[in-house]
Amino acid sequence: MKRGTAILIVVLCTVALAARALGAGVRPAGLAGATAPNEPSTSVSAQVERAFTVSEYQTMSTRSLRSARLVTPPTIDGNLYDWPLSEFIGVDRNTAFSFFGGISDINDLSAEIRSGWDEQTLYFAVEVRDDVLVADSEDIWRDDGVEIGIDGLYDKYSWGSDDHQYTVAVDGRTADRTTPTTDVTAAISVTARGYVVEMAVPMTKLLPGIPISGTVMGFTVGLHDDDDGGSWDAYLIWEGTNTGTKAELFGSLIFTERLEDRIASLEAKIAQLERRTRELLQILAEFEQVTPP
Ligand SMILES: [Ca+2]
Ligand SMILES: [Ca+2]
Ligand SMILES: [Ca+2]
Ligand SMILES: [Ca+2]
Repeated sequence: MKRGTAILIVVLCTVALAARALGAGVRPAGLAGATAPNEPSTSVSAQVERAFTVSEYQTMSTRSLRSARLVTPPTIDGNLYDWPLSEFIGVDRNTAFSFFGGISDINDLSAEIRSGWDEQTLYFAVEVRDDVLVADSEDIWRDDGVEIGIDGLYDKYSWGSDDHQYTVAVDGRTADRTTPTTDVTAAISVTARGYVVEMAVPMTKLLPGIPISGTVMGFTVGLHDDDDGGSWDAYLIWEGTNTGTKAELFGSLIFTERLEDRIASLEAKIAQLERRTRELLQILAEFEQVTPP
């Protein structure tokens, strides 16, 4: 028994030392040269200003939004004070791939969208500009609202269990492919310029496992505008022609993580492993005292 205990201790100590070595190695080498993806990108500003023509649609590749790893989960209350300053995309009549109906200017209908993630949840923060807020129809797509199209596996196939078209209407209703759902958590706040949608999607609806930095999902955003009741007046789609089908035309969502957050996460895991190792050694020592030699 004593020999077995000694072997166990050696194995545990080796694991702890290897983990420590891994943590030390990540700092200079593992992510060397990586940029800080949470910083605003100048290319995004340029993208917001750009207007696309039909001929450009046919040759351009689809766009991406970088989702920022969140160290602290945001409170889903419609207030974005607890979000980091991360990359955003601007959707308006000049930047949307698809544009239906009439939009007078960015105050009539436009939005800025950010995304964040942790191992359990995918988050979206959408700041919508809309001059008149309307929710008067039974069908959720006939009112002011935001649609998020997600192809979780990024297989460009729209009909798997990883595929969703989540809608959040300005009155707080939530739907998946127009059917009411409680799978997502969403909150709305009305602002001077329009409204804010903050939403959380469980990662279990999108992936079979846990996401990591570098995970890519198919992704697009749709905006409906109703200013006079009845059905919608305008509809924008950031990438693609439909937010529930045609995932092959979606843009992408790229999961990123800042270097300092990655290091902090690894150090927390190592500290946890060390605590468990000490607990195990203590249990083994107690076991040895009650076991006959
Ligand atoms: Ca409007
Ligand atoms: Ca309506
Ligand atoms: Ca899919
Ligand atoms: Ca409206």
